[in-house]
Amino acid sequence: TLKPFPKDFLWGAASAAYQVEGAWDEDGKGASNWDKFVRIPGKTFKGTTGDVAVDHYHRYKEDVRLMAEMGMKTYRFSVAWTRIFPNGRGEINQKGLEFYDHLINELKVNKIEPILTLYHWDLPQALQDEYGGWESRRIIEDFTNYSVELFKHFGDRVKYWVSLNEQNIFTNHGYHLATHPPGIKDEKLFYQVNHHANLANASVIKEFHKYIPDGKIGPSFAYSPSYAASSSPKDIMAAENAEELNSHWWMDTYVWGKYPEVAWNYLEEKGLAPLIEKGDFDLLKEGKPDFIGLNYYQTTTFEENPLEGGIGSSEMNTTGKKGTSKDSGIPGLYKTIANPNLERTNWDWNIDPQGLRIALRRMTNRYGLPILISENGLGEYDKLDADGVVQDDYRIEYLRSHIIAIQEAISDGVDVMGYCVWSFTDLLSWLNGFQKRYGLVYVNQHEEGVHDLRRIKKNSYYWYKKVIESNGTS
Ligand code: BGP
Repeated sequence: TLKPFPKDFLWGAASAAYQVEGAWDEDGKGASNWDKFVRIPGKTFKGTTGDVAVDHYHRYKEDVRLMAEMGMKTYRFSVAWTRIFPNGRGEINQKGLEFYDHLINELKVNKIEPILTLYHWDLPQALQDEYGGWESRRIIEDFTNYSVELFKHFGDRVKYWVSLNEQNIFTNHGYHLATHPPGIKDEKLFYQVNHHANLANASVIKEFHKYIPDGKIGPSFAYSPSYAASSSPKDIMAAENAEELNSHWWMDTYVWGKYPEVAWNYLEEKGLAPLIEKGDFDLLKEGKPDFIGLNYYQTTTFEENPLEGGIGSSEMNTTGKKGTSKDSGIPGLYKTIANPNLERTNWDWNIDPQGLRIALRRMTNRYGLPILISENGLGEYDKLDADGVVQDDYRIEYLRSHIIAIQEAISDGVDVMGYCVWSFTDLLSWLNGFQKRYGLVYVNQHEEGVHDLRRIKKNSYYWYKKVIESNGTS
């Protein structure tokens, strides 16, 4: 029999500043790396930018009212660093703090627990220009100073904090695939950048507990559990290799302050291991998170990849046409392969609720920390029908099956703190514009023509309201 969800379970939804706020240059905000990147022709779907996004900056009151009406317990959002420090450091922009004051106060009045993400990918462009952003160790100090200002200012009202959102994704896209800013392909730099991000993450967590002793902080990690394509030991080894390099490499370092041996040895042999300075491992060990933020979308299946003539490339489906993604891998270690047992979305993301239970169990067994599911959701082409309704029953099905998997994991003994649907309103999908939608609330925003940004509750909104009311039994 299944255990019930804990009484204080945090049912919620999530967003990120760049994807919802808009007002990209208002009230003293500085330019971020994304503000720059989206202006380079061909980088995003139809050149879509977050200049307006879904205008949450001006419509946050309406958005919070919709959250309250739904009975939401928690809202995860990120702060745009460039609103607080337009140039990444230096003088504080009071208007920036004010916006988040208003948002947080509005949430508190409506009994919605804020979860504040410090960094959801929008780096101040000034720091990128000055010293390469994450490429330099100077980022550790600047990220820490920015974070400490937020701890001091919001610590009386915000208890839950996410440090870095998906370090594995923003560094992979920024320094390996070159599909996010700064658009560089350099494997050695990729690992060095990650070392700096690990140190910055640890430094911020270490400071956090001085300012907010009863608060909780952790990084959000995009975990895609690895499956073996077959029972062949070679495929199973390929999945082990993938787990080591794609997951343990980050998670072990966050939790234990050390890099996993197998991955380290492999990288050292290839000349890709990062440079370590004296004291680095002490700092890493001092930055132990209180919980793990788990962003779960899908699992990945692996098979052996020969050293000679193996697949090394990697491409994502950003077309929204099923079957346009390409297999990727590291020759000698592993390569991805489609899983014939799983349905896929139009963007070729596997739909695998059982994978979430597996993710929760693996994380718990290895790290023993509470887990906040900080993102999970379905990106699809949602349409307003003739009656002005969004019939997103496929999303309800997706979320329902994942919530059941969470309850199974809780029954297995996993400590799950909460669940944030990605996303609350529709928002900008980094590379896919407004055509790929995740929201429980539809926003009338498109790539072409003039749109009024009207909010319309989708079917999934009414369904999730009942889930929350019944604490997950609906
Ligand atoms: C996660 C990010 C989110 C969000 C989500 C959906 O990796 O943390 O910011 O974008 O993925 O991704 P996409 O919009 O590419 O479908």
